[in-house]
Amino acid sequence: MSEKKLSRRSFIKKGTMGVAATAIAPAILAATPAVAAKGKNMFCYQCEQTAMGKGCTYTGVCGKTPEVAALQDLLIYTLKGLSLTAVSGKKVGVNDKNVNRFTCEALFSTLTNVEFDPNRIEDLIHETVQYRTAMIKKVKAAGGTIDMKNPAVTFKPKSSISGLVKQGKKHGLMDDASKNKDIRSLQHTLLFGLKGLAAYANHASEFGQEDDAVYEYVHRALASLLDYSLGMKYLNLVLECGEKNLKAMELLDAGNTTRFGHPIPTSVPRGYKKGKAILVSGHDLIDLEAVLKQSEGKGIFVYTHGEMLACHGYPKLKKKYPHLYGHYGSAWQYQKKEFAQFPGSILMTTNCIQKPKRLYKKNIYTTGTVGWPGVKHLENKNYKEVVDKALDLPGFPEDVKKNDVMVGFARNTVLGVADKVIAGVKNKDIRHFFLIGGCDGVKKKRGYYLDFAKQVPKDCVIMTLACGKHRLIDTNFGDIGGIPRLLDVGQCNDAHSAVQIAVELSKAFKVSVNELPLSFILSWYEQKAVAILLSLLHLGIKDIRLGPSLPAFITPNVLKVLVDNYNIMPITTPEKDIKAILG
Ligand code: FSO
Ligand code: SF4
Repeated sequence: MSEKKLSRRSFIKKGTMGVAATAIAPAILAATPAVAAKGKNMFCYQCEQTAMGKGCTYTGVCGKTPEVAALQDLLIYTLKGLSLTAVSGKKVGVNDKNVNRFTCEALFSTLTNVEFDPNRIEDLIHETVQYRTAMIKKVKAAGGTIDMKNPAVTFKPKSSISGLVKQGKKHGLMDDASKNKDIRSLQHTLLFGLKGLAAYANHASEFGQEDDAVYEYVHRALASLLDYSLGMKYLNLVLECGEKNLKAMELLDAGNTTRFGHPIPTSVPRGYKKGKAILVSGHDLIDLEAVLKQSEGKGIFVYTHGEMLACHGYPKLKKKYPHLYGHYGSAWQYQKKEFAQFPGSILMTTNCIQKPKRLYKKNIYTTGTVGWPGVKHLENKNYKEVVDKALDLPGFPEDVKKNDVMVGFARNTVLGVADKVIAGVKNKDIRHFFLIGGCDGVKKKRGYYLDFAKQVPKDCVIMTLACGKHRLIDTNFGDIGGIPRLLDVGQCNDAHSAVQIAVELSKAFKVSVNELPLSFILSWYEQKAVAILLSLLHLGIKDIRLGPSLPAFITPNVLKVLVDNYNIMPITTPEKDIKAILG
């Protein structure tokens, strides 16, 4: 890799722990060591749709091939080596912003449904080693010492993909972890939480919103995964992940709101306008802005898909660009059907991408960390090809009207009417708030969340967050004295906004968040959700209901710790859960 490529990427203490690791240690250390289960072709259990609820071993349910799985495992291994040099650098004042940013970008690429292109992961592995070599030189020049006996620091990647795959097979999740299944569970919770944190930090850095404390943590935590002797100390690092993730989400919130204004209640059309069309999916607001700028005045209407729905609430996107028309389709898992019917070009800015069908493979583009082999990847926010392709394609032949959906109830809007909300609670017009937040997915059991929302009594308010909202937005929940009963806070990326609403309401009521008439009903899918869950635990939030199934990487002993300290519980049935919450 050239120096030019290195510079092209130019652009993370200990926190308060909700629970003392020492109080938790005995339950885990009593665990019986277990032999790591090895997969046939690969092993991955980082997301909720993992095969049989245990692990993808033949090929990924998400479409990840054994080849890509091995390359991603090797990338994680090389990143650990890079982070070890960054930890050594910190002791002698060496802090490389490019290394910090690159580490988060590379970690983000290993999230579920992000990077599927072996060639791009190959580049990332070699790039990691280039950064590592440069860091070793810098740290030594500054008088620092690096543990050159650690194989992750001296690891030499093969020059071919097949060679890298062979190397990657030696660094699978179960190979590079403790043989004690509970310590391993903590290691993997840490790794997956780190991936989510890195995604948020990567988004935030695009706005120039960064914090060295977050980067310092990422390196310290990644490097720690090379040292299995840490044992129970991983628990502190897991809980710290929640703290640092909260900071990363705060930075992202600042980036989004500073650049695009605070979201305001906005009615979003779900129909179409006659004319050429571009569809933008994923989570990246800066990419959407670039598409809007580059398609202005060309007779093209721009539509959002999936998690991009929340973008309509931002004044400097919706109001500034009238050709940002409406929202097309639903959550990520329906993209194959929805994209195949879209008569324009499609840009995928982040997760969740699925294997594109031949019907639309020539019309879809990727950017940023997301990639699929054979799909054109666009760099430097240059979306001319997306615009040109939209102009080539037929577009919508006529206007079609469908129901609108309301978005834009983020912290500024909700806290702007806090007096009304507080009065509503005090005079018992509002009995309870339910945050039905998290991801959507294919499992039938996810029907729980709509059933739950429909059974919530009419004197309760529902807040939504992330792509799970798509199950709820077709239902009219009405209002309570002018306050809509369904308030969408935004993307999963906006979880900080929901936390702020809860924290400010707790201050107004002079009670703790746990004493508020507020319950968290969460659905998880991938690793950003893991990071958000750790943030909620860091805040000491209890009684969270989690579904549709519990993470495969959480052992019964680790789960017991979560239950004993946070009373986290699996979802049961809407009837039982609502009764347990409201009495
Ligand atoms: Fe959904 Fe996908 Fe936003 Fe996730 S689109 S599942 S937690 O990547 O990021 O909510
Ligand atoms: Fe399986 Fe999820 Fe891993 Fe994909 S990301 S291979 S579906 S566990």
